[in-house]
Amino acid sequence: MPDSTPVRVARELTARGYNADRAAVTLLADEPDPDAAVERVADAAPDDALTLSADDVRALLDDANADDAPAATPPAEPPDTTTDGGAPADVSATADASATPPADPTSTDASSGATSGRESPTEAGTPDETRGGESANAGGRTPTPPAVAEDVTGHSTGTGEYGDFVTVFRDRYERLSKKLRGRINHRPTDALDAMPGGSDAAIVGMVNDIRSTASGHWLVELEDTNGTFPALIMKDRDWADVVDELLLDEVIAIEGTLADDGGILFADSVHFPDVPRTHRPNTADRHVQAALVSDVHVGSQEFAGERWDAFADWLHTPEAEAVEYLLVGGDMVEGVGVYPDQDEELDIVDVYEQYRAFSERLKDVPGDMEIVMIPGNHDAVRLAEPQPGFDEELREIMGAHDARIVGNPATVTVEGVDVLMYHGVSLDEVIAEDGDESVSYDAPHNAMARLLKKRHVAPQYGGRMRVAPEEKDYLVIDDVPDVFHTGHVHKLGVGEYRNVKLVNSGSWQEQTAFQKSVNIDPDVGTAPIVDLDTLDITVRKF
Ligand code: D5M
Ligand code: FE
Ligand code: ZN
Repeated sequence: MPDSTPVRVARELTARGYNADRAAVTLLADEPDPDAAVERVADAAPDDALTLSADDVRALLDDANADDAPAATPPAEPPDTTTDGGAPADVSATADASATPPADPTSTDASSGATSGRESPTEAGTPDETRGGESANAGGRTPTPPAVAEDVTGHSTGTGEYGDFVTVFRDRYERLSKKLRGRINHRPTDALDAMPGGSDAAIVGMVNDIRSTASGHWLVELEDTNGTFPALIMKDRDWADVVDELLLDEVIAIEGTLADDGGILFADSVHFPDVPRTHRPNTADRHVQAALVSDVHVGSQEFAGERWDAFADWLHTPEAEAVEYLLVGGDMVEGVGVYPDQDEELDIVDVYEQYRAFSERLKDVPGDMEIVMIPGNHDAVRLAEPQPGFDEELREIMGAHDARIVGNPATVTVEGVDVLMYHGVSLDEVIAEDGDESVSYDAPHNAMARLLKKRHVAPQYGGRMRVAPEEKDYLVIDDVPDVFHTGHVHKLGVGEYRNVKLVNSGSWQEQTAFQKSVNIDPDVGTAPIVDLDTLDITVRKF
């Protein structure tokens, strides 16, 4: 069989309706005949067991061995793992899990600003006192179900009426201007008209227009709830390049002096809602890690199945025992009809079949890990953002691992650490529009930093970005996250902005014909691993 043993064991067990934690899988993989051992354990396991621990496996193997005779009874009906009804078997067993050599993914230090985490070679050789021996808690992933906030799933009220657009933009303005009003003594646009020329003044507004004048200065028109007002940014100001990073519809403040005849504000400074410099991130109070991935694209001819196998395999090794969470940032499947001529590159043409195939891949992930998933632009939910989590039918198809399925964007709290998950379609827009060349596909974290500065995951409406009208603007970054996780551009990016860790997680799809035509060289098979207790990041490559 082409698969390596732990993955094969996990697959065989899930095919029979059982999840098993890492130590249990390791135990079975180490049996002289793993397939026969899986068979014996599956036959002997109680019907209502959902997750098998190492202790369960040991007991079941002992029973079966004592029994000696080959299993004469037909295999038990597998329990229904798609519902969360049954009580899972004990997963906190201690186990001897040190025997399987770890897979050998290379580990690269996180680039650009993020501190690098542990070194893989030393980890790989970690002696028995931390794991393996009977006293170590080797089988014991004990993730806590993550809490979710700022998720549109189940709360979508938009009817698509014009009024809904007015409401969503008003909400955006209210919430973002509040973040600026404390710092800036602003006036409503209609009050500026009545002020004498030469007065100091400030406006908080949404960027309505950006134009260059005949003499090369910049005219930026801001809009608030009372009207619009123009501000002039002189090209010779040493901060004038701030205009390069402005996007339409974002909320900013401009301070300056009113012209003698009023009517225009000569800008002295521009302010963004931004992240406070004093932001201190939360951390976990124990050593536990999360793997951040995205853009799996199952169903594409380019889906990197072997790399995914290697990743899943690694998750079953002792080296990955602290990895208790898997966050998936969208584009689970390739979808259908997403881009012109996409069907020519499909391996699986039916979208439901694609999700079934994805679900099979999820089953390779250790059963004792918590999984959180958001949709992306290739997934079978509405394209306009915020995207709600999947419908019941798709949830059921993907139900095997009991993954937490939430909307895009959403904030999930894992072990006290707030992770803002956003698929990342707006990154294309930011990279295209931002005049600073450090904001590029080769450094997607710099584009992410811009979004944090603007406190909005998709500031510019129109163009590539579709925004769904809702009562509330779910795309505003109200609370500062500790980790910001995106995907979409298929490039790895790790960085930091004002103490917020930035991770764009690469992809599991090899270069497509389109990407080749536009020279996108994707980072494939990358899994950034975040240490939740230190927020250090190590990138694993498979
Ligand atoms: O997006 C992967 C990346 O490639 C993202 O930066 C968009 C870009 N992309 C891929 N295909 C196309 C087409 N056909 N037109 C425009 N941009 C494209 P993903 O969401 O995975 O397709
Ligand atoms: Fe993608
Ligand atoms: Zn995408």
